[in-house]
Amino acid sequence: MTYTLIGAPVSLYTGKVRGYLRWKNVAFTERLSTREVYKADILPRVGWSVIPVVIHHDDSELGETLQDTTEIIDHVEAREPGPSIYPDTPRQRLASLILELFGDEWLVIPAMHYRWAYNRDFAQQEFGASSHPHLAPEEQFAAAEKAVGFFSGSVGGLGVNPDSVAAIEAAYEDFLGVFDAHLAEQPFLFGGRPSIADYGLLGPLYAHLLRDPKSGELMRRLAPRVAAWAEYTHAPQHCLAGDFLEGDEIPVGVMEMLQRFAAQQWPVLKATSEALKAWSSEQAPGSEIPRILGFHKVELGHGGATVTTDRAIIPYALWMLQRVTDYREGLAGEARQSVDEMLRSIGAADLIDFRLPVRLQRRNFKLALAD
Ligand SMILES: N[C@@H](CCC(=O)N[C@@H](CS)C(=O)NCC(=O)O)C(=O)O
Repeated sequence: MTYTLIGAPVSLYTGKVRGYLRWKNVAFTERLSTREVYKADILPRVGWSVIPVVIHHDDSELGETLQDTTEIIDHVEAREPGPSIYPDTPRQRLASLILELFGDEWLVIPAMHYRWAYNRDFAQQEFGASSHPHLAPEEQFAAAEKAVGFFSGSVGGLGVNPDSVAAIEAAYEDFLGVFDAHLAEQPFLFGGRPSIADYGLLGPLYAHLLRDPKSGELMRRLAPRVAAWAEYTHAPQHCLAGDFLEGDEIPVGVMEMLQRFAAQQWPVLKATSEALKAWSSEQAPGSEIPRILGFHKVELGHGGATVTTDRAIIPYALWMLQRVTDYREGLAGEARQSVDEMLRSIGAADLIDFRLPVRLQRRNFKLALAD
């Protein structure tokens, strides 16, 4: 086997990579992220506790360690044959990078909220079964107490609190409606082939919002096509099959999702960028960036159902935004005009000339200022 995927069924970001590796038809085995695996493999290789981790068994003794789903996917894309999940036409490509960011870093809000508000006991049992597979079920449940405390305690940092829950649920239901209508026309976001954006959305929509029982009931009721999409994107029947829509077409449903990005996530990214600017002005090049840069007030929700609330300032999302702005800056002529037109029509005209205050890099599996 060329790759080992270390992760767990209950994990949001593991599902993103698992669905991708299956569609890409690469040889991989999956290892459960038990407590022992965290100690013996994840911590020594990565330096902190996180999944998924992929080991590429190349010619080196230990193999190459990959963490962060985006880096894992890009590594595999660069080395494995077969069709790419990156569209190569400008609007589809830019839209797919934006929607990967929207899935990874924005839909994680409803994913965490619904899990810990409505599926807590199920998730705790699953956490215990992953970390301690050899214990009896009651012991597994008890052993997961600490991890559950950590993850359920992190929802506040995402902006989830009693005042914001209704707005978060309204925004999620609106998104489900948009995606469900789109899937009546197309199997994936950009036609017959899954894109990086499909996998970005798959993380929250599969492991949490479909697989957690109460959330799964809601998704099957409100958006049965989204539930079916999450099943077949996670477990594809036809690897490597399908094509993106011709003519760089962006379907109406994708435009509507991009509008949600522009209205909901984009203002928070801009505010995060301001906070990074203030923080980085006193830092040396190459400095590691803390995972949280304090708190700020943000608006969550959709349409009439919005609320202003406190949320942690999470700079990691800006690294994904940098991929978006880098791609746009690499375009010229008509290609650039066509993506700029798209950004204007989704309500993100100010993304056109947007620059992060500093360049970001990932180093030693952490976010850092560029050297
Ligand atoms: N951006 C990362 C996110 C990975 C992530 O948050 N994984 C979760 C499990 S699904 C985790 O292990 N979190 C530990 C932590 O955030 O401290 C990626 O794409 O790999």
